[in-house]
Amino acid sequence: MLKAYLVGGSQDTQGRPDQLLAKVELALQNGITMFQYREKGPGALTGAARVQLGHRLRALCRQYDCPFVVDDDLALASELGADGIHVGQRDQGIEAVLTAAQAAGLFVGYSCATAAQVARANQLAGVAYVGSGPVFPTISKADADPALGVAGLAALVAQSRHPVVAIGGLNATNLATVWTTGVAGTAVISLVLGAHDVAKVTRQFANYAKIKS
Ligand code: TZP
Ligand code: MG
Repeated sequence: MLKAYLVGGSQDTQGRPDQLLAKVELALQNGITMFQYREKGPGALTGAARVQLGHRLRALCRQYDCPFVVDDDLALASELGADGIHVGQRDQGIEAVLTAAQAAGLFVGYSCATAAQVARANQLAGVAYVGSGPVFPTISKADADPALGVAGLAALVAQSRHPVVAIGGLNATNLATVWTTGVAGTAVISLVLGAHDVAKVTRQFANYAKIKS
């Protein structure tokens, strides 16, 4: 389920929830293996609108039998009946999240961008996967850390006892190289949500995962 992981929110489709829903449905029809609802950053919805869009995305993922993950919000993940939650280093403390997520039956993804962070994650049995990036510079996250590069990613993969998902600046040109690092999966926002032909680009994205893994 980590192989072709789509992340996104309405801020990634010009603030248009209907466009997000349409693109996510095309992506679901063309091979994504997991979706994360990440309504965050400039232009993101808040309050009831954020919850309502989450319900619609959740229903869509259920329709296509695709695991549904919520970024950084345990209450929202529970309300939407998510399968998993993804947390970063600046979000709620990981121990508290692991405990609460276990009680709620959610798997946990954890962002790690340094050797120290991976070493910490290695001590945590309940982590389902580690998200590492940005691998390359990204346009989709204003507060992103410096890019790891392919060698930096490979070092984290070698160190991690959890499966690693690469994120950040992945595109049709660099996906082949990313798959040489031993990652368990690849995650994108703009490659798919910024595509003119979402179906075609998603098929390419998902095909890399099939060929290279
Ligand atoms: N975390 C690290 S980079 C990133 C996130 C959420 C953004 C990835 O977006 P894109 O458009 O695939 O570079
Ligand atoms: Mg986060």
